[in-house]
Amino acid sequence: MSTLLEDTTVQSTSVPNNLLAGKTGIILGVANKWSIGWAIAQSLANAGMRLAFTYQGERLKENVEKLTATLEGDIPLYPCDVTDETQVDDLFKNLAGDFDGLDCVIHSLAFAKREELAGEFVNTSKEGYLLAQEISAYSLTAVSRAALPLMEKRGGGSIVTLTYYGGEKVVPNYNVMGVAKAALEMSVRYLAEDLGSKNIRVNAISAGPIKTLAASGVSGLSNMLEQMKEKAPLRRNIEAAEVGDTALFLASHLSRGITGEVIHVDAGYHIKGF
Ligand code: NAD
Ligand code: 0WE
Repeated sequence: MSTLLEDTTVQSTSVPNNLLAGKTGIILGVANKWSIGWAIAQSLANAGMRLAFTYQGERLKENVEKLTATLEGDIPLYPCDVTDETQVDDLFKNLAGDFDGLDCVIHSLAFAKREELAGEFVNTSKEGYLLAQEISAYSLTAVSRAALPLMEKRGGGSIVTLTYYGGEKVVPNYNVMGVAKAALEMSVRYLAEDLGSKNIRVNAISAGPIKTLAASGVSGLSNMLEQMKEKAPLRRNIEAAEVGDTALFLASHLSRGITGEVIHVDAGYHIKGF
């Protein structure tokens, strides 16, 4: 017996499904077609979710417009730089005019100054430390709080953020971002406890390294991708679509018993002690 799906190591769900039919979601953190947020968008849209997007600034607006034009239906776009809390609050006020409630929030953004992602962590500046925390960790709490009224309207929902192994173990050069991811992962747990009684689940996906804008120019990324291939139990790198499909699971009824969790989509890399 042979099928079209045989003898491929990686199968991504491009087969349309209805796991998210009737649900609404918003995705923060799409910059271009390589963005993990965009791979998540495709998995969610493919499962029938009605989506809205934010863009960080006017510079990225056109990118996001062009990408979302390839999806079906009318897709609202809003500006949102998370360093401006009025933009975060306005986002959900505006969304309330377009969507009758919200089932899902995808938080797929992070930032640290480039100079903090090289050299020794001991040299991290106070300003660089606080900026990484503000954008990469605190924003999840601000966004979750602002999204609450719309999610309560639906009797619950699912919030998903993106993290990385460098938040649990020391990874060369990840530095201040590792500390921010540790704070982000702990925020997931505290938020899960607070919002659980409202039937809102909060989880993180810890993705293996993927070549995206945020990963480009990271010195040693190619080496890390090679190391993954040798060391990870699956002996390969991961694709953004695999992260997208895990986000689909976390957004769906299938994961209804899971909250406060960090799911590793890393070909098993994090289990290795050698
Ligand atoms: P990306 O550059 O495509 O996405 C990062 C996004 O963050 C961009 O859309 C950018 O506009 C947004 N952003 C930065 N500062 C912002 C601000 N002040 N306000 C609003 N948005 C802001 O890169 P990516 O790799 O898709 O990153 C998405 C998430 O995945 C990040 O949290 C990243 O840490 C995480 N992650 C990435 C990898 C990887 O190897 N690429 C691995 C694990 C986790
Ligand atoms: O979370 C990330 C990316 C985070 C990131 C990357 C940049 C580069 C450009 C945040 N801010 C910036 N700011 C910039 O100016 N990843 C998990 C990808 C990544 O980044 C690394 C990695 C990996 C993997 C940085 C150092 C070492 C490994």
